Amino acid sequence: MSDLVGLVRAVQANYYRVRLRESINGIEELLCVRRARLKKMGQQVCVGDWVVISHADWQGHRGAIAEILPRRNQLPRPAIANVDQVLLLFALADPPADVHQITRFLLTAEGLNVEIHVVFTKADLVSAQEQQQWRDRLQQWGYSCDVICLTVGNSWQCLQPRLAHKITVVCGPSGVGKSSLIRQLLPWEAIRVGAVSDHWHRGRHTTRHVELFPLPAGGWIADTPGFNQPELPPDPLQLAAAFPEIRQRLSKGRCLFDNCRHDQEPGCCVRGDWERYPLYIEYLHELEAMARAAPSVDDVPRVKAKSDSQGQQRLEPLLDPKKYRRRSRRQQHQHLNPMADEVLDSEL
Ligand SMILES: Nc1nc2c(ncn2[C@@H]2O[C@H](COP(=O)(O)OP(=O)(O)OP(=O)(O)O)[C@@H](O)[C@H]2O)c(=O)[nH]1
Ligand SMILES: [Mg+2]
Ligand SMILES: [Zn+2]
Repeated sequence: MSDLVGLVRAVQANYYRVRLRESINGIEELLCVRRARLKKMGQQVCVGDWVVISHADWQGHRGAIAEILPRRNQLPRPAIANVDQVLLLFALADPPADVHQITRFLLTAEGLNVEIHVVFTKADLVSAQEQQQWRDRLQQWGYSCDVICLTVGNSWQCLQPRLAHKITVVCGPSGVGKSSLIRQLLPWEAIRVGAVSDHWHRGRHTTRHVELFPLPAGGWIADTPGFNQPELPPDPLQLAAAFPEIRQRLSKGRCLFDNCRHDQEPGCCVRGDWERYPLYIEYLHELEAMARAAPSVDDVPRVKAKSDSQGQQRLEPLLDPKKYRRRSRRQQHQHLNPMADEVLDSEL
């Protein structure tokens, strides 16, 4: 008998909503737990994972995830796997579009190595001239881009052909219209949309979970919670590769030094008068400073980079793990009952 395979649509607490690859007796979805064996191996199940299900209970529509099939890629925040393309949404106003913020989202999406498409929303709130300026700007950076309105008219329909037969994840800051777009595409799903009413025009983080929705023309789309300042890629060397402007310059020319950082080095073919170059340099210096402060083997106490509530990265000392670590409830429980996981596994 072939394995029962499905796609994880949503993760809620310790439960996983899994859509079966083929419906069985009219049943399309099972609510699953994760087998304790996976838990022991430290394998996290995330939205977008293809999984093998065991212990199906067809009456109760329940099952257990026994295996995670290999992932093609994984977006760390929000955690989602096997993505084909990222749709990055930004509002032209309320909240206003910001070059730093857009670039940070672009850098995160670049790390996935999948198609990226930028969508500016709330076209109704700015002039046609401003819309065109952003369009031109993104094109110069090397990205395809659409400008839409989600409250009046149907300009958003231009996105439909892009979405068919793909797993698309919609990312962007809070309040830009991610859920509004999904509500337009899938009016029969109960999608919550929030007002951008706080003092700072920042949105209210209405969406709390990542969820994949099936599209009528085939394919899936994921709504995600907005967050305002994604972190930079961890490695300074990855930074240059995440700027299409740099990739394009390196495809045509060559820097004098193979390990050129494209900063002050002589004979650099990347340094120049392009819009995001100062941003690249700022981020490069930031990452290099963080790498210098990062832990080395004989350099204890150590530091870690942490984002504060404004999304700014700052360095904090790491506590001595042995001295300060609290035992989790599971560890305390296991201490009393070392067979706890096996019991859980055999119960399934
Ligand atoms: N004027 C105007 N308002 C819009 C447009 N798109 C969305 N909105 C409004 O913007 C607000 C936020 O929309 P949401 O769809 O909840 O935004 P979101 O990106 O899902 O926000 P989070 O879930 O917090 O990440 C709602 O009041 C929408 O009605 C648009 O094109 N024009
Ligand atoms: Mg939302
Ligand atoms: Zn260079």
